Amino acid sequence: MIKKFIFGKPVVTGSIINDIKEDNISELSCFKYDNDCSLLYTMNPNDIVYGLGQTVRGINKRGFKYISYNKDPSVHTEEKSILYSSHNFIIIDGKERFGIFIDTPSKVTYDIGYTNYDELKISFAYPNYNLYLFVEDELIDIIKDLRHLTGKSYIPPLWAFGFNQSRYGYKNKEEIDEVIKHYRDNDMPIDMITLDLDYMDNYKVFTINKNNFPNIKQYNDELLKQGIHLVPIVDAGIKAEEGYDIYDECIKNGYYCKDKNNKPCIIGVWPGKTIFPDYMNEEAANWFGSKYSKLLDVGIRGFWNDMNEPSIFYSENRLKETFKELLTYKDKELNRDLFFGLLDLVGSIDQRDDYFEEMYHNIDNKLVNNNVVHNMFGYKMSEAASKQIKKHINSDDYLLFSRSSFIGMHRSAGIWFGDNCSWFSHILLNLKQAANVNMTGFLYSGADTCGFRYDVTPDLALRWLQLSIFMPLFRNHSSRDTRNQEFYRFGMIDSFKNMLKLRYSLIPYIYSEFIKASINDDMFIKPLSFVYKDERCKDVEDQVMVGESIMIAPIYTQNAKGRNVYIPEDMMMYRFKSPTDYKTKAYTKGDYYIECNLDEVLLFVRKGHGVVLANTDNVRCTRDLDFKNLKMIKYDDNQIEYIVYLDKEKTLTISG
Ligand code: MIG
Repeated sequence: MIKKFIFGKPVVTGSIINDIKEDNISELSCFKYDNDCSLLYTMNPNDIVYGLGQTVRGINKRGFKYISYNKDPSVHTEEKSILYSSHNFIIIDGKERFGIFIDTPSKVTYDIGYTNYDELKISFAYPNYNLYLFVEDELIDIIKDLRHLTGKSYIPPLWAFGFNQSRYGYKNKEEIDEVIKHYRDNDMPIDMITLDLDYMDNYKVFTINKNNFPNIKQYNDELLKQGIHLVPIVDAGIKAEEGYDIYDECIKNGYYCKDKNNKPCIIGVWPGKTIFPDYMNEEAANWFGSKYSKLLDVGIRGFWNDMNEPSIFYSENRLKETFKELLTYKDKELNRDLFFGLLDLVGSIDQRDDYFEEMYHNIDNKLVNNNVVHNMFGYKMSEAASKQIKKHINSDDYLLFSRSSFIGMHRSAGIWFGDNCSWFSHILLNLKQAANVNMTGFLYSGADTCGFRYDVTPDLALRWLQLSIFMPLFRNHSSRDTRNQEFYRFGMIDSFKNMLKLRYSLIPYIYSEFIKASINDDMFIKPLSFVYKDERCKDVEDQVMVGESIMIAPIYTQNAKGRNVYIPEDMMMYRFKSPTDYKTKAYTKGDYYIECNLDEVLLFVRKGHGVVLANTDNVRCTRDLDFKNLKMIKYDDNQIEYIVYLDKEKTLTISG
């Protein structure tokens, strides 16, 4: 059952594509209202709160404060209330079971037992929103309700399920060729290479640095022949430089975000002085989206949209102020307060909330402050991009993933989880975020494998890889000042190779389950509690279901030789060293300590379900996979019928 309640005058976000009739607010009996327009709910001791998509901490969100206000936070530590995206969806599961989707693009705060342990308080910067209430017996039906309103999840092309090697720092064709050569020489399959900032001329979007890539079209053709796709970054901002065609056009058409005087709002990002296209304005967003044609025309079909929270280093005003204030420290004796004041003054220039106050959008010919619509920025950028890409290539075979997102964007793009760290704890965070964003429809998602910041270690790289082989978006990405982390860097070549091969072996299963999840408004990665009723599963936050047949239990502790695993029903454990080298053991429901060496991954197959595996002997990329000759692994000898998707429509039933 779905109900809709309207508070104030909500902004139209476009999240909902199948709207329903409004209900009377008096029927929204689960919440009380505070004087300040917040919603209050008294949680029972055993209530679980799910949702909020890509946030830090647990699958159960109780015990912390989360804020929907898209930002670019530097390190994803536990005290962060905000990351890049706003997914205003929660489920309360306990004495009562219901979900809500709050459709508003301005700031929303979820105090989930942070101030008062039993109290859930949802407060609004602007109390104008549509609230959708979902009441169902099954958790998964609440997910389906949300998807019913907000539409089907985006399905990328098959090659996007291959492996993507990336690094902020790959400078030119020669460096990339070298990386590809190592993967090839080591028989490690690969489908994509990401291009980060350095492929551009001076950080200018939709330009190519001619020194580093003299003939991008020829290079792209060459790579495509080998089955490799280039995936360039697209930043949200445009360098403010006269004579740069994209800037000139943006200015001429008035397509920029404005300051309060209707002038271009100049802020500082990568290229220095920058303007943002006004993605909240459909015409402007479509104009920017049409520029992807510059890259599409050289044959590129994959993109990642970055910095679209938007991420702002400084504003002109703040910079001026800072220099002025800096001078007041000159010649003073820096005692404690002054010294820390000085550090703060400079250190707090980056990513300030007040920059958004300086920014305005043209919505229906009215100047609207960014804070009113803030959380839609990346969503509208990516939505328009996808629309224009589809139009230009006359097909929906494109790859697009974005850093910032909002419910609704799941129809046109995937997301990656941004700048994580090379920490074991971030393997676990990766797992939880995957389950959380699947609830809001972001099926094509994943984290930077091996971690973006800081130096990875060989064992961390291998353990992380053993999780990422199950993630639809599977990308190894790192920052430029870190240790190189391509999978051939750490010795143990066979172990890394075997895991990559295992991923490719699993692609027919992953791809098929992904498409089924999209078609059925289901999740691809699920917490155990979304499948099993037993109480014990509610506490399990370090194992997830992958598609209909598999449970995984990754290792996320350094030097661990195994881990505790909760088995929720009869399952066959497959201990894989490679797609062909594995041992099995049957388990019944219960708690077990299960060993797992550094070169092994554990996969648990549910009774009555099958998993298909492809042969990977001569597989260098997804194109080489034979989806028609698959082997099936399962719990017992009972015959299983498994439906494989050969493409987005064509299927094949495999019996085994
Ligand atoms: O300020 O393009 O999350 O993946 O490598 C950092 C450089 C800007 C942030 C992205 C990261 C990317 C980096 N970008």
